[in-house]
Amino acid sequence: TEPLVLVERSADSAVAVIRLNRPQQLNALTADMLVQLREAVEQAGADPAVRALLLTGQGRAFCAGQDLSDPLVAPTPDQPDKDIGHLINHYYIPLVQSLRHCAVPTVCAVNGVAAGAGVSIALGCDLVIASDAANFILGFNKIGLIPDAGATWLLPRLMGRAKALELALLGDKLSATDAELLGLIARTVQADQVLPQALATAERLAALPTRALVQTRKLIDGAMESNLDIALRAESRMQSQLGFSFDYAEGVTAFQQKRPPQFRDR
Ligand code: T3D
Repeated sequence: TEPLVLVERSADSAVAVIRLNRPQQLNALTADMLVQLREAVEQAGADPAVRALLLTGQGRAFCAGQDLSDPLVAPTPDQPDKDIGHLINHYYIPLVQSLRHCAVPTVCAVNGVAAGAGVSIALGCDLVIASDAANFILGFNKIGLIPDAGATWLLPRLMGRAKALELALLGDKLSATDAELLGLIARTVQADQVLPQALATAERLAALPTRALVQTRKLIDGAMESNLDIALRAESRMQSQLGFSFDYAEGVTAFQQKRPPQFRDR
């Protein structure tokens, strides 16, 4: 049987490409798939040779969210009640955390529709590059649930409360172009360009000083929760640490010697 998640890494590339692989079901997530995805993200982050992660979907969709026919969640006449909390706690929360705290920068190539938790997973990556044919649909409202896998935290931060509520309460589809205009994603590109551009972006990130990039993500996330004085001190603490790093010495020396830097810190 085909693996539910494909991981590729060419010998000369420092980018781990992770592909959701249930194209016939629009990459709807089963419990096994959620585990495989989390493991792939964790393994990529733990591999010292990997310096960026690229997440995408096989086929015409990025991800249709939770597989609504998975026995874990599909109500049946003899078992109408389902413990969705178990699914969230054991599968979604660890996945969202593995992406958010990944040891390398993460890029999501949204190659087609993202729905439900598929939206949260895409937006959980550092840089989201979407096909101009892709749409974002929360859809939770249509099945009596709330947006999950981090969506209630992410959406108001990315697009503001008014637009977050419009998207979540009405559940309408948002085009990738509008998602970019609203600040939900970094960039929209032509459909045939989404993978090449996302890969080129991941390769650019891979050549940059990984530790500094990951700490930048951490400080930006932390700053959302704090105030300027706390952020100023957190920046100062991190900058002091980075001042002692190999990559700082390498970056400055390479600048002075007018040559490309060779970063290696993680
Ligand atoms: O218990 C819980 O649910 C808790 C967890 C919550 C997290 C969530 O993610 S909840 C949200 C779940 N997702 C959705 O509600 C989206 C459902 N899918 C759709 O609305 C549509 O499929 C799309 C808008 C994404 C795409 O529409 P379209 O017309 O391009 O494709 P389609 O024909 O609807 O789908 C193609 C096939 O994929 C189809 O199967 P078939 O008929 O060819 O055998 C369809 O059933 C299947 N599919 C799509 N999404 C799901 C799915 N199968 C299972 N689960 C899905 N989520």
